[in-house]
Amino acid sequence: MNQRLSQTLLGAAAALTLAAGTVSAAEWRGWNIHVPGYPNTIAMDRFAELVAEKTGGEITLQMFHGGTLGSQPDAIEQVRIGALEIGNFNLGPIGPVVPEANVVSLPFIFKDVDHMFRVLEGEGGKMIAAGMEKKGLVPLAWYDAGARSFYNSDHPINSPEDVKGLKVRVMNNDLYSGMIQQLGGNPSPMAFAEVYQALKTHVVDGAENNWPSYESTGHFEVAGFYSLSQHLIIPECVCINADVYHALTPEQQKAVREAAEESAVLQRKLWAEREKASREKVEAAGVKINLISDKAPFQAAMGPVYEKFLADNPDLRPLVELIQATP
Ligand code: BDP
Repeated sequence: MNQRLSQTLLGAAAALTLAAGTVSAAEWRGWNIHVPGYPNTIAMDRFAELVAEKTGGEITLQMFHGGTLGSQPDAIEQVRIGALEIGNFNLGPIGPVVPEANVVSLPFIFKDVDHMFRVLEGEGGKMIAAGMEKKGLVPLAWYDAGARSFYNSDHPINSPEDVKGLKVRVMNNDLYSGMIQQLGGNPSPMAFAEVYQALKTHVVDGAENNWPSYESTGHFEVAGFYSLSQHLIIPECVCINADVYHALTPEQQKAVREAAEESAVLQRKLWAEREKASREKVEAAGVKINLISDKAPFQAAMGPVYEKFLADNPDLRPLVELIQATP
């Protein structure tokens, strides 16, 4: 073979390899807000490994943890428009974009975490997923985020009167602002990353979150009263951009879903362990924890929040009632 011909052939082979590479190998980027060692962080890394394994390397996912790619509301937008492929989102900040998903942010709607998963695994979960998909997000699996309770730097909360006058950080969602207002407090919507400093400098008096986030953020160091209101039980998703998902082959869709589901099994196991460990850690650090013996006054105060939500979203009444009727 003369030199020119062999060079041409080599060039053609290289071009083919390159073309094959670009056609079949997708490189995705994923967003997660949590720190190393957090259950979601470990589970999302496992998800990335499983995606590569189960697609035989056709798809790889690079995870960006600690919110380095932006705040949660921004990241939700990025996944919706396809600037990012994957996100591990809390349904709280998805609510303002997806009315069906906002139902989970009605305070006290779930009896406990098991009730939440029963709803998600049934008709309710299908309705929420369909609403999300219409807005460009496909939930592949659900993660546990426990129950959220109030904490502040001033005093234990036992009744709604104890919330009166407190400035409380909430996630960006009008339902949470309404919830704090109904309890007589002043809501302060703020990005997760800003809360530690805001608590420390008394820009806010308190916030609300589950044990692992209260602990992993260090909020317990600057807001040492944790009161077990358990007013919100919000699921989290492994979410994918809808167009990206629908462009996959059926085999790839199956692989990606299985990877997410397997990561969720791991996440829920790690979650149970971390809830316990986080509680022990903050208790040892001197946090004053109190049970709330009577939650009824908190629940009763949420009447107007429900009424406004149903007046604004009359078509969601069946979903709310379905959740309330789910044993
Ligand atoms: C944590 C959630 C995270 C939220 C955070 C918050 O896992 O997605 O961003 O709460 O309060 O529990 O902003």
